[in-house]
Amino acid sequence: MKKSNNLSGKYQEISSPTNVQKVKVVTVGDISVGKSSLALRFTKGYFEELYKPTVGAVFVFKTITEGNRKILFQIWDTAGQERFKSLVPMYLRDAKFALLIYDITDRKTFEAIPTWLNYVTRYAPPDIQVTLVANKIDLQEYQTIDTRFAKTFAEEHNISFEAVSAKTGENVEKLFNNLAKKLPPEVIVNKHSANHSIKLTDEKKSLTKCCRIR
Ligand SMILES: Nc1nc2c(ncn2[C@@H]2O[C@H](COP(=O)(O)OP(=O)(O)O)[C@@H](O)[C@H]2O)c(=O)[nH]1
Ligand SMILES: [Mg+2]
Repeated sequence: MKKSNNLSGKYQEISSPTNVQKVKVVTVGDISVGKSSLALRFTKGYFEELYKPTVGAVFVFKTITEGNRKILFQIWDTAGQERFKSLVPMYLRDAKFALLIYDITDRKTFEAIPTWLNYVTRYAPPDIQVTLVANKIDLQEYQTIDTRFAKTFAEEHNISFEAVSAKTGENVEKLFNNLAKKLPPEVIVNKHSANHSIKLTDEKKSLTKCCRIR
């Protein structure tokens, strides 16, 4: 919140009302599908060609505005390597959204999607919202998975579908805006409502989790 020298803290809070909802998004998928690149593109707005495998998991934040509310996406970027798969269940706990990512130029990353979906179904909260994400659409000419096929898979499993490019940024904002639209309004925490103390408790809880993990 913007600080001002001559206003009391209470007044400042009232003068800049804001609804902020913090939601956890977990990216899963095989190594090299672009999980880190997508998180980087969305939160920082750029792309790095340099390949740097993620170790374990890290999280990054970005707040977006959707209608009259603000949504803080906390994106957990997990490593896709087999040896780190055992960590994924821990990250899926408390997640609101799971992004199941595959690389449109690499068939085996799509073939791994059912396994990742099983992980999510098994370990995430029952109300998790899952989106199948086809990444690297800038490499359309090397596409090995037909988009219609992927869409059908998503429909059959009752999950959403988005085709994006972390490299060009195409559809990346759209992907997260669509997640925001799926958030039910009743779970929005209003800083100025009588639930103020509940919000602080929730934040404290998340912080404890964050710091214990790190
Ligand atoms: N052409 C293209 N390359 C991408 C895209 N997203 C990621 N990459 C590249 O794919 C490789 C793996 O990306 P990374 O984000 O590290 O994948 P992760 O292992 O799933 O986190 C890197 O060389 C990226 O530069 C994309 O949308 N288009
Ligand atoms: Mg990575």
